[in-house]
Amino acid sequence: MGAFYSIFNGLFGTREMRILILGLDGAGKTTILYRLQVGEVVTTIPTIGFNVETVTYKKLKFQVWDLGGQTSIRPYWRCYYSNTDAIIYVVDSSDRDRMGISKSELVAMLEEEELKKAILVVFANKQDMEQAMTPTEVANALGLPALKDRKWQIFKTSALKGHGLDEGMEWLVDSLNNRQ
Ligand code: G3D
Ligand code: MG
Repeated sequence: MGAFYSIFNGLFGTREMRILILGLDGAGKTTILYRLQVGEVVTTIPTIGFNVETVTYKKLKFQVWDLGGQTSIRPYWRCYYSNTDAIIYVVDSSDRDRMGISKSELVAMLEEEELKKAILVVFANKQDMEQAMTPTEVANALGLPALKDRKWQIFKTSALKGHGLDEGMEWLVDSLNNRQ
């Protein structure tokens, strides 16, 4: 690896950048976080049933938690939204049964006022699996083409094999740099 150091070193700016990595449990978020290998993963548990994993690299902060499940803990997430620059939304492309839930969770997140300006990168993960939906199918299932006022892109990835992550991260860093 080591590729991500050079990708993230190309990120300009002096203020802290915050990136959320979100998706249903089992999508591959934690695997992706460890794949980045840019720092130590720190897990904190602010409240019951809600783990937040954080990796900090220079002024770049990644935070991860699982969506879906209890809606009662949703208000606690707000503490982590503010100043979010980008969302990496991770989908298990082979989990056709939960694609609808994944869509409604994504839609709910994107409605949050503090996430209005966040750039969206979708990782159509687990492409190594035979039954995986294609990125186009995933994009349509999530309703991405209908998104208004949102810069987004989808990438096919296999976090297990380490495929596609560099491309996605390069696009993200370019988009952050080119942003107003
Ligand atoms: P989460 O953090 O989003 O909940 P994890 O998901 O990163 O914990 O991954 C859940 C399981 O999916 C793990 O398997 C992990 O190895 C696997 N996984 C993650 N990415 C991929 C991928 O691209 N392809 C395949 N085939 N599997 C993947 P275990 O067995 O440890 O539960
Ligand atoms: Mg996890």
